Amino acid sequence: MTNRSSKNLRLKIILIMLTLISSLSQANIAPVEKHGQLAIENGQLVNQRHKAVSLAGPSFYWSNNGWSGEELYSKQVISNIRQQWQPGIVRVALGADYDGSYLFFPEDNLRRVTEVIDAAIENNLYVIVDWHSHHAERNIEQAVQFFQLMAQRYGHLPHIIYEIYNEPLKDTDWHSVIKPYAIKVIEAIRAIDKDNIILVGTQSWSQDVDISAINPIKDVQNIAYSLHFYAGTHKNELRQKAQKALDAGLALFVSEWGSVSATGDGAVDYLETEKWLAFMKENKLSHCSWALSRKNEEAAMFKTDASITGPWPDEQLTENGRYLKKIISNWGY
Ligand code: IDC
Repeated sequence: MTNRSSKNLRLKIILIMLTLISSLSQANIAPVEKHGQLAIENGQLVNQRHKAVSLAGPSFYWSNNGWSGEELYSKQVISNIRQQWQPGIVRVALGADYDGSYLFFPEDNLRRVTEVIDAAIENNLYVIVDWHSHHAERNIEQAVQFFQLMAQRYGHLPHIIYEIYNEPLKDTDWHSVIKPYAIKVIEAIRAIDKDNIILVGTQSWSQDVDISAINPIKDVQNIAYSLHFYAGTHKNELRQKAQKALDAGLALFVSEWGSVSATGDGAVDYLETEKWLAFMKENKLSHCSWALSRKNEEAAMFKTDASITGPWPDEQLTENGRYLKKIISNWGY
């Protein structure tokens, strides 16, 4: 071999190695490193290069004192979930107003959610901070203050997504109650954080997105509307409602869904979940599944005696947990 051709060969080998290393590190690149600042453009969640993004991840359970999810609100849980499940996003559910919640134990609940949000940021995951309430309009001032605090703390970062009202009830009117509530909280957030995504809950446990579509919030950028479903209960009829809203140009975000029934119990509905997954893929929707908890109910992802920190071998996951882990880790971001 001549000197020149052996030099060429060496160059080629170096090039191949460099490509390999870069594709390997691409595979490990964290969600926020990859996508940066999110936005809503023409009803679609997009990344900093204006390309459509679809994120998947788990939702934490109610943060309330003495319920079944508080012990999982920790740094270790986030780093183990990141390692084992490769989510694009996680959702923290600040129990707002029931017993054991933020209104009664502000320090405990705040400590839990900030530990998890901080850890999500360290791991470069997107993180939703959700005011987990069914009656948020009863405590507007407290919600405003809480989101001001979140915006001051995290609003300068691309990681944070505000979910201002988990699920208004069936009789809570969009036009006269939910929308005015949302406008107040959005104004407070936007005074501090000009651009991060804000998710707005919709009437009937965040299902009536078609009603929001006929009377959406105007003149605010980067707003999406929550669509929640539980595959054991909600089927084609709800997908049709969602399709109507999408056709009207509304941005939807599935900030919570379950593979079981809406009570949190019942068998995993594989057939209907697969239909929902196809719907979310096709429409490039982002989604978080319920729930990271060890409660004795089918919606819980962990068995009651699973480790509180992880890592979790599959034997420590429930049937639902194993299924959701597979869905999330195969979703990509
Ligand atoms: C459920 C929990 C359950 C708890 C109940 C309290 O799984 O352990 O006792 O809340 O209200 C939702 C809600 C979510 C529910 C979940 C399942 O956002 O808080 O969690 N669900 O019922 N919407 C539809 C279903």
